[in-house]
Amino acid sequence: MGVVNVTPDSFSDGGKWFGPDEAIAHGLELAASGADIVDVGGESTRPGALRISEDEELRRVGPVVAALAQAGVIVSIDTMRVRVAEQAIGTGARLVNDVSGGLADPAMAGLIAAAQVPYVVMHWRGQSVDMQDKAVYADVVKEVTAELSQRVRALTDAGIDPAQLIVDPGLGFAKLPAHSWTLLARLRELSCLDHPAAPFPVLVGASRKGFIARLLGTGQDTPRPFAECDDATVALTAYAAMAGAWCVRVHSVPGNADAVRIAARLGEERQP
Ligand code: PMM
Repeated sequence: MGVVNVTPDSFSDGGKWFGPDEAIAHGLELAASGADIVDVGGESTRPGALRISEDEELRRVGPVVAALAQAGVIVSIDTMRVRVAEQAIGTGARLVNDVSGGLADPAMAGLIAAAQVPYVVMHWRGQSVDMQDKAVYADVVKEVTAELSQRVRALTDAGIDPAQLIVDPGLGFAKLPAHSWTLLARLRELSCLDHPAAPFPVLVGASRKGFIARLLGTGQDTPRPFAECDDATVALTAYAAMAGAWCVRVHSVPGNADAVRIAARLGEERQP
């Protein structure tokens, strides 16, 4: 999954694809370089970010989703808002990626049940403005799987077919770097939720996140620049794919697409 952030202020690429023409061209380039899905988002979720209005979000993503879908790209809409998801599905988006897992907009579950599209349920504890205050865990794997299990149960109770659901640990969202590393190291446990339909497919969004930049920086307060974290993202993609992830969400596609193909080929050899 390649990312198009139609925002002025995202974690790593804010402002680069803010105009619709740039965003559409970037989405086409991601697809041409091997992305199976292009994820279009209009609202930054970096720590501390404030929300934008629904109209502004619709204005940002509308033309980009429509043009990419029209060009035959499989588009995912990255939104917490039901109206944005609904309009995107109406213009050709085939998947909804909701970082709040349905918590931010109570109407989202009804739309997803009716539209019958795949739905990414990310682990989330609240809006970005103060989410890092909620990065408090006694056992991060246990708590994230318990909270994701609750979400999955609420969503299936609301009429969503469990086969539509993809789960995501939400690396960097109400997580300190140590939490994200623990979740990655124990990735296989995250699909085994407390739900009769488990295991669920897992999506991993590690690309260019702060926990990688901090690990590879030259000191505690000098993280490596995001644009120089792509080789490390490829290393994590190879690991995640070998650990059974269904999808990785990345900003730069070619190296990650190679890593996924290599992991898939190695996986074939491991079959009995
Ligand atoms: N991370 C970001 C945005 N959307 N969606 C999912 N499912 N998982 C993520 O980890 C995720 C996401 C923030 O990253 P960016 O602003 O650098 O693209």
